[in-house]
Amino acid sequence: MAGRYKSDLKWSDVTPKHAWMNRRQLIAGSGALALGSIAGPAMASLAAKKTDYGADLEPNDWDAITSYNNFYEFGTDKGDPATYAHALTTDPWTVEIDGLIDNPGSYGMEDILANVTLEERIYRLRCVERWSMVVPWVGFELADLLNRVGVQPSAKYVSFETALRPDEMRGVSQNVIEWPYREGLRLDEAMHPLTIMATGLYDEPMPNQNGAPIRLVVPWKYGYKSIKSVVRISLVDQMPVTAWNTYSPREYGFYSNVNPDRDHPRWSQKFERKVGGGLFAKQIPTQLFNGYEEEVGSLYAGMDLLEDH
Ligand SMILES: Nc1nc2c(c(=O)[nH]1)N[C@H]1C(S)=C(S)[C@@H](COP(=O)(O)O)O[C@H]1N2
Ligand SMILES: [Mo]
Repeated sequence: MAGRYKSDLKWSDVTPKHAWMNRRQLIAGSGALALGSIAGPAMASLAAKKTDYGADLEPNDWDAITSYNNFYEFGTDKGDPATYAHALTTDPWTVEIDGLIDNPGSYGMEDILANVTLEERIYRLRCVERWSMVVPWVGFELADLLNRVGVQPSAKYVSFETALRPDEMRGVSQNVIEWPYREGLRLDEAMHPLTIMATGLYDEPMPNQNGAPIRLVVPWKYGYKSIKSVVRISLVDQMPVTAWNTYSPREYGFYSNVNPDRDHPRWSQKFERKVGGGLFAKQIPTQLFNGYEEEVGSLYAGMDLLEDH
């Protein structure tokens, strides 16, 4: 359909998987069917660019990443998100971007995706509960989006909000934490090149249980900072209220940088177990900033990491 306009496309038509399929079909040179799904070079270029990030890491497999999840909006058991998150409508999807910026507004997923470079980044993910995974995310640098909307000099923090849809999220009828799920970063953390908004994994569109259609990934912080299914990003001048910090500030600090030297009040953070190794998987030592100290250590120069946790 050569004459198809961009506006006819749903954003899910331009996700990495589709681009990848188009590319493969192009290479295979297959016939009419392939031609029907090729919407031009602009689409093919949306395929996630491979990078060196995490080239030395062993990613968990698809099944582990998509069946062992925390997404309390769908229940608190690890299997609940995979069972119930399909109820979330992810297309169409808009992200409200507001606060101390030049171009506030409601940004559709197709618009967000059309203006960024998708990359594959293999990152470690360390949950505060002491399990970890390695995930091949597809995403783009949050800085790209923030630069586009024009951050004003008075902005000091970024706050994020997850969708709150009681009709689609069976878990929000329970007051485990205060809904909607909220998170926040200092502006320099949000602008750091390691901080991405992920829209897929393993070259597939983001599965609902992992935070479709768009979620934050901050690899040097405990997993709960990486907020899923984001509908709002606000640039603010005060440290934002966050769900877990509100729930228990002593246990869940605003920064929540992975730190083996600061124990959670109820357990040690010195070790972790990588998901997928079975019940008796050996413990592996947790690294300061989850192994990203070289990249992000300077953000916290002069800070007491035990106090300002
Ligand atoms: N909206 C929302 N985002 C969330 C959570 C949640 O319950 N709700 N759980 C967090 C926690 S505790 C972790 S460890 C990661 C897990 O991401 P994954 O399921 O993709 O591995 O998501 C984080 N983002
Ligand atoms: Mo977590």
